[in-house]
Amino acid sequence: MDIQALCSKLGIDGASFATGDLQVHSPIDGSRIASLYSSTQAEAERAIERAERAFFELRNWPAPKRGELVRLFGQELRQHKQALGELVTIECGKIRQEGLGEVQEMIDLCDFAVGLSRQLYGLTIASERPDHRMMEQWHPLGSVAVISAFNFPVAVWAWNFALAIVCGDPVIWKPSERTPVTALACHALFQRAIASANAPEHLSQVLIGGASLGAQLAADPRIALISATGSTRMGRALAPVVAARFGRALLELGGNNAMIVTKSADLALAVRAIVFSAVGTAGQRCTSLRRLFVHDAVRAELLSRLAGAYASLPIGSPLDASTLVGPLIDAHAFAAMQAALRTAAADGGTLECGGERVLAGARPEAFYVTPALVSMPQQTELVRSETFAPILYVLGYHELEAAIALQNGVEQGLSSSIFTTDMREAELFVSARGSDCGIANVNIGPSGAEIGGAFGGEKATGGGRESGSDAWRSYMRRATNTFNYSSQLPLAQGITFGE
Ligand code: UN1
Repeated sequence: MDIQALCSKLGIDGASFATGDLQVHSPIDGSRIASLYSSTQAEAERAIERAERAFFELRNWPAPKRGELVRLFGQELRQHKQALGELVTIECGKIRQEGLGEVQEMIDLCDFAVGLSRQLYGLTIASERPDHRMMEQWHPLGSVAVISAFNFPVAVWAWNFALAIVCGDPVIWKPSERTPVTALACHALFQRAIASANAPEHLSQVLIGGASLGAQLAADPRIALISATGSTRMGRALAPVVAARFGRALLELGGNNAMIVTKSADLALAVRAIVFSAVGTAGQRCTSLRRLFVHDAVRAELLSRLAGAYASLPIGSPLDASTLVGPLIDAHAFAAMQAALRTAAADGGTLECGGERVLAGARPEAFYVTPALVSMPQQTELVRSETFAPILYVLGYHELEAAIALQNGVEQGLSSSIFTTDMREAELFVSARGSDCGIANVNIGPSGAEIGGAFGGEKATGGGRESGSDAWRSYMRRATNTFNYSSQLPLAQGITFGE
């Protein structure tokens, strides 16, 4: 792990990260990879002022010109994909394929945003009054603050960033305190795009810090939109502060994603999807599969196939090409996983396999685990809560409607899926009577969404939508304009007033 070499490839001075108060450790072996300075309240204040000035410039740039800036950023990402992907792996512990996948997700979003920069359409609306015309325009909103989580240290920021820039909004980024180096690298790559496009300064700024910094951004009325990814607890603290000043919040909070496997399912396909969704990123995605509802007729068969697949999972350094399961982010994540497994046992659950710490001798400061498969007699409070670790709870069901009710019977509403070859079952699942989640998939696991769709979920997941489709609207304000080209002043609703 040569952090200095990677940093210099990415245009940041790794040697300068030596004396700060914030220690950054790699989950791969627990070694310290950087010491950075946390931003002070006064620095955050200055960043907000600079973003406001940048906004006044950027809003005058035509949207396609803003798109050109994002196109240049996408080129930088293409050129630096390997180095940035590796840094993601070192800082957050996801395997190489997934680190590269994250950078690809950023590139895809840049491409999407470039096209969008020529398609920020408003409607033309038929007026009820003669010789009147109504239309709407979408204008830049203002400064955007992005609060991102360790598990997708760069892609989720890019979803917000690329859209915000084409929409005309500067971005202040508070990355997770566990993954600030990748944030600084992305910022440096964007600065290159700024230089080539001769764009205004301070369209991107990075602030390093924890909850108090997040609270400062949430409370400041100059931040038009806060887009925050993290726990439901974090969202509960943040949202009322933003709402109290009538700011806009876009929240992507906890998930407790489920899959229903019906008796008509293609089990071989289901097994592959389950393993990817439940153990990929060591179970640390918001979209990770946590609850599996299996029809009683195929439950024993599926469990035995899953146990076989789990037994052969290569666990180890995410830098090794053959590894599929890397480390948990830290000791707290490991402790939370152990606590959940104890509660599961006390609730009558049966540990089918996994749940053990491995490689502790060779890497005492890192937390590698065998992913756990736990049969549960019912959907307990534990099953209804999100533990950010590779634990998959398995429950049986008999009637599909009952399985759907169980699936929806949690406070979160991010992602969901069904495996079935029966069209009636598939259609029911995606109907209004089916999954209540923001994402409902058929014969695909709940994780690994493409950027083209709107990403986000309902209920305690926070209701926000990011990435594709019309998610861009959150980053703009809509103005409705009515034009009168007659020589009369007819009032709407046929009202007469003093005539
Ligand atoms: C997250 O875990 O916060 O759908 C985002 C997925 C990824 C994004 C996950 N494309 O699994």
